[in-house]
Amino acid sequence: MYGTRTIGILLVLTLCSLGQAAVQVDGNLAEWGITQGSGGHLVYNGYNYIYPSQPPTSGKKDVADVSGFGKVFFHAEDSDDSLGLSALIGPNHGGQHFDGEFLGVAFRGDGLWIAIATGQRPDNGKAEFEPGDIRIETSAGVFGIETGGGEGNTSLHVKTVQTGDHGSTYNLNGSGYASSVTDLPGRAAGSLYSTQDSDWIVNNTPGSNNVRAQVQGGTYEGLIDYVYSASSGYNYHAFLEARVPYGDLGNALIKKVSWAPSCANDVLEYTWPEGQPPIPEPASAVVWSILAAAGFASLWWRGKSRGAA
Ligand SMILES: [Ca+2]
Ligand SMILES: [Ca+2]
Ligand SMILES: [Ca+2]
Ligand SMILES: [Ca+2]
Repeated sequence: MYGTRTIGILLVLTLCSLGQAAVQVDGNLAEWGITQGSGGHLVYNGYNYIYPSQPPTSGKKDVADVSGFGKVFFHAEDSDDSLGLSALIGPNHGGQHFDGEFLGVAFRGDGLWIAIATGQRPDNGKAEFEPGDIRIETSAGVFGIETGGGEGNTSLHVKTVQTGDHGSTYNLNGSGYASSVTDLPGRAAGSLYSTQDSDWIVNNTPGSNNVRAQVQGGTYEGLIDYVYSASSGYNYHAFLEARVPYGDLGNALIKKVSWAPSCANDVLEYTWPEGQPPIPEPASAVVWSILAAAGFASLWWRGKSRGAA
């Protein structure tokens, strides 16, 4: 009887512990706290409307506790989804099609998790779909994740890019629009590269801040879990989600994560000045929770036995 009760308690506590970890790299950011409001704008946890930008400010950078992730470091700046190209949405101009709306970064036991919400949807059309790549600056150098994307098309309302699909490099005209797309069958979406500055294309459209938004060279480090999703349920938004094992980043301190459309009209970024260390593997956390549960069960049973005697 002792064994049955103890095992039952252990099972419940362990399942509760594992249940909190129900997060998934699938291009859906619901578990990050991102949902859609009635008007189509994004909603983030208790913050209701994702901090709209009030140029020249750049949204909100903060930390939130999110179940399954622990602390999520975020840069939220969802400008009005009705804003056209002439409206200022970021440091380098407009509009909603180029809006960087949310960047979330979490340090879980199974790796560095990154979530991005943006107005970069393929149905923006060829000229206005040009997603940049994800940039991770660490104490061991700068890494880039190829995001892919392919060519925009105004009838392309649903599209999923995932690990292994072709990468893309967007070739911009002098105004920052995509004039052509270079298909990269040998450089898959979800590829991680360690890089030098020379491996990045510097955005140099007029008035820009020379943001390095696309990675084109570097040393291949492997494939990571990655999804870019544009669905018909979201008229204004697309989502990128990635998980990078710390070992692939050399177990280095994470100093900055950033993303921008290739023209860098808007930039999402979060910086840890001293660097953020990787956290222990989840296995040890599970072991500790089982040990704690065993200790609790033992005390409970002893107390119950004494009370009955
Ligand atoms: Ca997800
Ligand atoms: Ca927006
Ligand atoms: Ca923005
Ligand atoms: Ca790319």
